[in-house]
Amino acid sequence: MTTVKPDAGVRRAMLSQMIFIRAFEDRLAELAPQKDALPGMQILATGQEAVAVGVMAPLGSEDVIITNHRSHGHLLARGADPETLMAEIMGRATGVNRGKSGTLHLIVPQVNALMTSTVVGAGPPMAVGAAFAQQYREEKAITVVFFGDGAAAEGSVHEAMNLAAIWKLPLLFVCENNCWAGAQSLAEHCAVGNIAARASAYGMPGQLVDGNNPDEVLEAASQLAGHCREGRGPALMEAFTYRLRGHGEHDRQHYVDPEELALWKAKDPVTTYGVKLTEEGVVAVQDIESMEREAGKRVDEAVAFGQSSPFPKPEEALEHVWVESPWGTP
Ligand SMILES: Cc1ncc(C[n+]2csc(CCOP(=O)(O)OP(=O)(O)O)c2C)c(N)n1
Ligand SMILES: [Mg+2]
Repeated sequence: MTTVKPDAGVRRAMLSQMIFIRAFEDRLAELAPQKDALPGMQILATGQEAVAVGVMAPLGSEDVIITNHRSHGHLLARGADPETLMAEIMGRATGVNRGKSGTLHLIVPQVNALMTSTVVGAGPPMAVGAAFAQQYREEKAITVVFFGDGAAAEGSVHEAMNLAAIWKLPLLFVCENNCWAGAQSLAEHCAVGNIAARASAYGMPGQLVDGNNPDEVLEAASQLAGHCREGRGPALMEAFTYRLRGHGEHDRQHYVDPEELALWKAKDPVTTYGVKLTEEGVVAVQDIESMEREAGKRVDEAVAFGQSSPFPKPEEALEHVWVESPWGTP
């Protein structure tokens, strides 16, 4: 694929976002084993930051995103407020969902992040609904749904792709192929290595990109999002990347070949993109250091905000969990 490089400002912004996402999740990794610091399972997207920033870059504020259990990077790249996001991950009442979702069901309406589904393969059918609404209302907006290589083997994902193609919905499917689904390797759960190739079975464009290269992700996302926005139907992007940590923070990756892990650590997208932009004269080493300092400061502020916030009161448990339908109760 020939890559037209985005301009320097966009590339600097992508690097800065990747550094921030990494710092945010590294802090979660530190907090996760500490008693009572974070409720629930922590699922991090360390190593997948380039997919998040590259896909979000060409989107407009009116576009909708639907993400999965590995959502923090997507939401931060989309512009979610780190303080209320961190507070939610900590289960606090000041959190973006008032402490009722925790890390696994985050919804950030301020940035049109409609849903985080932890049910593997459940995001794409919901995205069909969101994209149908956009088409029905004749909006120019599109929906982007993120799912994993494991989810790609779920029947619901195939049904969603089929329906989206039949109805020509403005829906961009983004499969983050991080080579693992829990403790199952790609070869164990996927009959064909190339998930993007399945797009032709639904008559939509499919593109495989290097998910560790934000420039390439951005270029493909912008082309495919353009296709969806022009009313030409859905598209599929497969971003090939790697999950650098365990499935969740409880998982010590005993099943991962250390050589494979080392190979991918050498391709760490945050480090390699920093080196690339330095070599190309887009940023100086000092710029990266200042991005890292700024990221650390913002993460400190987010953690302090979360830790100083109260937990929701038990008597509020049933508040804000139901919206009356405009069509009345059936
Ligand atoms: C329907 C369903 N089956 C199984 C699970 C348990 N589970 C949670 S994440 C996961 C692996 C998903 O792998 P993938 O789609 O590749 O996403 P990744 O975790 O690699 O980001 C599994 C099996 C679940 N949450 N939902
Ligand atoms: Mg996976």
